[in-house]
Amino acid sequence: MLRVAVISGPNLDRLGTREPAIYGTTTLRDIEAMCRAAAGNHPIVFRQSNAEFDLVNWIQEAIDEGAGIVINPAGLSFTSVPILDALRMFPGPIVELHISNIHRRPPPHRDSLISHAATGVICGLGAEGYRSAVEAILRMIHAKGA
Ligand code: DHK
Repeated sequence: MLRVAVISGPNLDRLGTREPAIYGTTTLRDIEAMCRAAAGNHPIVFRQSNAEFDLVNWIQEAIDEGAGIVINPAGLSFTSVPILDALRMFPGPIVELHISNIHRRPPPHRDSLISHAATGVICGLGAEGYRSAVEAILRMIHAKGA
């Protein structure tokens, strides 16, 4: 079975203490446990980096051996053409995820470039959005028979 890649970008390693009024108090470790539980028997790889370089490489890895991608590019959502270009090469479903509702936020935290490559976008559901994103990606993968 091909893996689902759950990829998180800069500063999400600080979830739990980072601006809790916006991002809540759930830690990335809690989110990983939530994603693994949502995935059940389906293999997932759960990763976070503060470096754009890593995100591009992990997307390329998924192009070679991944069934679906859940990605919260965080601040790179609004700037990263390299991440957009890498995602455009991915043939499977992509769910873009934001903890906050970026559409209600002032610039620069809105108008994601990444949405141009996403199959679907989830935002504003808090950390629970990760669970919804994993469930959605698995439904899409299974619908494709992957
Ligand atoms: C996370 C970030 O780090 C911000 O830069 C984005 C996103 C929003 C989130 O809501 O998960 O603007």
